Amino acid sequence: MKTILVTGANGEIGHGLISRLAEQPNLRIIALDLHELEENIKAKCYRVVTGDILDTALLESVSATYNFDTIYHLAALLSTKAERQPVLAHKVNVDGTLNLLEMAVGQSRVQGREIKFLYPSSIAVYGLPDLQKKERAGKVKEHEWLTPRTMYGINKLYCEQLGIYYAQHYRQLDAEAVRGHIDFRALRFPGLISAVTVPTGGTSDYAPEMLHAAAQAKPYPCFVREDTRISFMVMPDAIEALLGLEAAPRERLTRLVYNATAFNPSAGEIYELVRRAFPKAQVTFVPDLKRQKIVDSWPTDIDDSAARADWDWKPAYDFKRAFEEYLVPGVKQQYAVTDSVQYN
Ligand code: AKB
Repeated sequence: MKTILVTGANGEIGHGLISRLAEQPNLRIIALDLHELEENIKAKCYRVVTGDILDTALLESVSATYNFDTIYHLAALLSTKAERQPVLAHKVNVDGTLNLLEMAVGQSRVQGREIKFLYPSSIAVYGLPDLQKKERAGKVKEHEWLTPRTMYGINKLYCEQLGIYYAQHYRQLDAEAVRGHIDFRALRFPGLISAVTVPTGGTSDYAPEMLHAAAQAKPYPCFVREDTRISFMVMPDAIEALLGLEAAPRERLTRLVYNATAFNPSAGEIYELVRRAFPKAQVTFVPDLKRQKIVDSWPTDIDDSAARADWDWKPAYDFKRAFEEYLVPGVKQQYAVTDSVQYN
């Protein structure tokens, strides 16, 4: 029996991950979130803890109760929300991660073995200075353009480094070898699109928002230009990527932080596929210049060749397949769209 801790369980990735983990036998999921979990997700968990990752007494009590094999630390404030509340974002994204890393070290000491720590990072760690350089940069590798211009991107980049520190150099000056080891693995996600949930507080949210609005026959003013291009991935692939990285044999990994992506359409190309599925979709492009600047600083594409080589990462969904086989059928079912009534 494996015991898994998922923080940020109520978020988009949390929902997808818990549903997928719950399909596996011999696994107990302990879910932690600031907010009460939705009933259908709750039912898939062995225990649900409602509380704050900044509450160290709560973390100590959870840690004293369970022996974790793997921690998926998903809780975070996304980029738009983090710009509006930078101090809170720093607390949650950085101090929260530090608390979880400390918890993992403590668990490792008590259990006498390595604890896996999976950390979703983001394309927000990159920062391209202008559109010309973004265009010229093409597919960005893990070590390039690490000059983020958002609080969220800075938090993610720093926490990747914190994780590496805990995995490789933790208390390096101690006279006696330190007990407690973390097997830290981070995955830099592109924008994510789910057929089931709509994200809150992100800046890549225009893609899922456009689709979900169209499925509900709601007008959508898109907050970026039509030619805006960044990488995306659908939620089932994001979950498979996390599980794939978790399962990869340590000796095959050449890095602790990996890019992973699937496709990189422009906002206009996303609109094309949305309109094909929902011909009456009312999308207008009304760029919010400040949010636009953030998306313009993220690369048009990222190079995930290391993930492909080291742990056989390969998305199941390309752009067309994502819409035809996952997103459109998913949102139609979710909003009970009957083509003949609303969209023919
Ligand atoms: C956001 O928009 O903040 C996130 C991200 C790109 O990590 N979706």
